[in-house]
Amino acid sequence: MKEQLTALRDEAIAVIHAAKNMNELNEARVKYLGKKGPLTEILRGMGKLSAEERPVIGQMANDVRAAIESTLERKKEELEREVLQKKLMSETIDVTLPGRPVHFGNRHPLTKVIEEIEDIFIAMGFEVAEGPEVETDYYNFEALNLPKNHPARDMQDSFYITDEILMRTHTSPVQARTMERKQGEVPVKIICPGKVYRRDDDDATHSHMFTQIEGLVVDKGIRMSDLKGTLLAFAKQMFGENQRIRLRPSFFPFTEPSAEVDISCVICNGVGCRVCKETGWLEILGAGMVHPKVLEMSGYDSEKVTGFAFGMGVERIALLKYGIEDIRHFYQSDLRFLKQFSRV
Ligand code: FA5
Repeated sequence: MKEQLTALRDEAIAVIHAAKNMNELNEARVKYLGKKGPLTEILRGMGKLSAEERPVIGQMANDVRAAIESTLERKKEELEREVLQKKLMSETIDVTLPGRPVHFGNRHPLTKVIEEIEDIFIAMGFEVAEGPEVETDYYNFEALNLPKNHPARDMQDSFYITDEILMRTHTSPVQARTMERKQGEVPVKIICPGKVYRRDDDDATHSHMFTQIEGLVVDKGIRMSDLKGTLLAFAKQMFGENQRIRLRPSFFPFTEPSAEVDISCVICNGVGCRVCKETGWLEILGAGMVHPKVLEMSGYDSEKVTGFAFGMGVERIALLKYGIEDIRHFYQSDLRFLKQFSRV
C-alpha cells in the first residue's frame, strides 16, 4: 500500500505540473482528490489493515493528500501569474509609436461665405431674419406684387406642392413676412439667408436648389443712393477695397425702379477676361426700391416710408470668391473638394 501511495503522489504531481491551464488543473484536482479518486479508494481499504499498519498508512495518506494539495496550490498561482502576464503584455502601450492623425472636419464653403456676408451686414446694423422654405403662393408671389397669371411669374419656374403651396423660389417672401410682423414699425433692417428652389436645369452656374441672401431696409427717407452705398460697402469688404459696382436698369415686380448689380470682375480687375465674357463686370444680385404696392400690402404707408431691397445668389459669390469653376461642386459632398476649405 505504501508503494501505491508513493506512486499515486508521484503521478499526481507529474500530472499537475503538466497542466497547461485552469481547466486541466481542475480536472487533475477532481481526478486525484475527488470522492471517486484513487486516494479515497485507498483510504476506504484501510479497514482491512492491521492495527499497527493503520496509523502509519493513515499518516502517509494524509501526507500524500497534503503534497497533492500544495502542488495544486502552487500550480494554480503559477497559472494565474501566467494569465496576468499575458494580459499585461497584450495591454502594453508603446509610447514611442507615432500617434494616429485625427481628422478634423471643416465648415462647408457655402456656410463660410454665408457667415462672412452675415458678419458684414450685421456690422452695418442689420438683423438676421428667417422664413420657411415651404412657402404659400401668397408670400412667394402675391404679396410681392405678382398676382396669379402675372407673366413675370415665368421668371422663376417653381416646384408646386399644391395649388397654394410651393418651395420658395427666392428669399423675397421674408420681406413681406417681416413687414407684416413689424406692423408698420420702422426701421426695418434685415438680411435673410436661406435655400431656394427653381425648376432650372443644373449646369456650371445654375442649380435647382441654391442659396440667396435677401436684404430689406424700410424707413423714412430711404433712397436709391442708400442702396448703392450699402452694396458698395459690402462689395469692398467681400472682394477688396478696389471693388467697383454698377447698377443696370432691370425689372422685378416687387421693386420700382429695379436694377441688376454687377461688381468689377474679380479675376481680371475689370480689364475683360473669359470669366466676365470680356465685359469687365460680373452680375451678383438683383435689387431695387421696394414697390409702393408691396409696402401697402404689408401694412406700411408708402407716402410716409420708403425702402430698398436686394437678393444675391450666394453660390455665385462663393464661385468668385474662391475661383471655383462649377456650382455643382458645392452639392456633391466630394471630400477632395471640401477639404480644400479647411484653412480658409
Ligand atoms: C430674385 O430672385 C429676386 N428675388 C432678387 C431681388 C430681391 C430683386 C429683392 C429685387 C429686390 P433673380 O431671379 O435674379 O432675382 O435671382 C437673384 C440671384 O440668384 C441671381 O443674381 C443669381 O446670382 C442667383 N440665381 C438665380 N438663379 C440661380 C440658379 N438656378 N442657380 C444659382 N444661382 C441662381
